[in-house]
Amino acid sequence: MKICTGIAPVNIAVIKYWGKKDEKLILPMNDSISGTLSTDEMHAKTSVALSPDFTEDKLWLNGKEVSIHQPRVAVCLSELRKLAQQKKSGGDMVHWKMHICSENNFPTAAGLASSAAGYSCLVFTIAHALGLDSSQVSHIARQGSGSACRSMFGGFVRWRALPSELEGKQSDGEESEDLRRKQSEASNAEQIISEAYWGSMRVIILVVNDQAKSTSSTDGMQRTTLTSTLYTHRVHTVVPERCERMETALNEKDFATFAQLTMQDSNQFHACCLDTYPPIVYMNDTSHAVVRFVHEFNTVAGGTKVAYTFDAGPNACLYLLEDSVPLLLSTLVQYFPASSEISVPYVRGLKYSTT
Ligand code: 2P0
Repeated sequence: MKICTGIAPVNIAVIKYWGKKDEKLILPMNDSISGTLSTDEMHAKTSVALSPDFTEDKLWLNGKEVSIHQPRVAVCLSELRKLAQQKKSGGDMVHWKMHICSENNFPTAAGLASSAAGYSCLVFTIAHALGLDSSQVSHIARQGSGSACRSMFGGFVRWRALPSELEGKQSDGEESEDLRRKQSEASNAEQIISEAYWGSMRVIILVVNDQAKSTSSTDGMQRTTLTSTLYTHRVHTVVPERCERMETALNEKDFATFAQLTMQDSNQFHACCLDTYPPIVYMNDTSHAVVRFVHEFNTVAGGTKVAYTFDAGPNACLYLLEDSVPLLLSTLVQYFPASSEISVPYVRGLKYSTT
């Protein structure tokens, strides 16, 4: 028997992924960029046992056995086994069944990137167990949950959409299968800024509500791509240019530009959700109070010191530099005292690093 345990962090996007070109392969409509949090903070933990004596694959999530036949789990397992066979890695273990236990140390499905950490951890751990290079399997994590491919690396990570030369009509037969394999391998994540390069970057997460969200990201993004006209403008005109400006801001450690782009991208993502029909509302009154708070804080501070960003839920992620943390936290507890909407301003990810 072989047993492997892995830990994978969450990532918080500064240029958001929302919408797919291909639902099955999970090919995104646009590039996205995120920061990966430290594994000391919010993370998923997965243990995999492989044995020639097991008669079937099995999966436990947060202590409860769930079906291993969910399509996204099944595709990750079969792709990893296929790759191990191609690379002649893992020996007989590619034919052994596995028992997988996975858990998150933070609320699941509350818009806190739980599926990103979960699938990246699953793929990372099984890849290690089968002797594969985990830096080469982000395209497999992507097929579990799109944003999971970004949690395979530390620092700031860019997930690239399919290059236009690989876009093509699907037909039947071997040629089509070859094209789909090439398409799948081409949309992967890469680290663009190492965790050490901008070592003073910090992330604070304010948990406004840790209940599971009412509209899943998968359903929400399908509805947005079908109904929002603002979204078409976002994908084709805004995001390509914004990703380039974001990479430049990160390379130049230009916090003010980084922060402005981050806030504008969060705002536009939520505007697209509102432009969806019927609309999707992830932010609540407290989220909007955090937005007002950050803009006022930046005005009083005389420059852009803090950026907010919201994913598919009401919880706020704040990006800021280390020297702004004390003032931000002391001001925050005055704005949101213990008895108010954010009962405890949770400080979760004060630094980020690789797994
Ligand atoms: C992101 N989100 O870039 C964006 C911002 C939510 C808002 O990636 O359908 O859970 O599994 O590919 O990865 C959430 O999407 O969706 C997400 P699927 P996923 O972080």
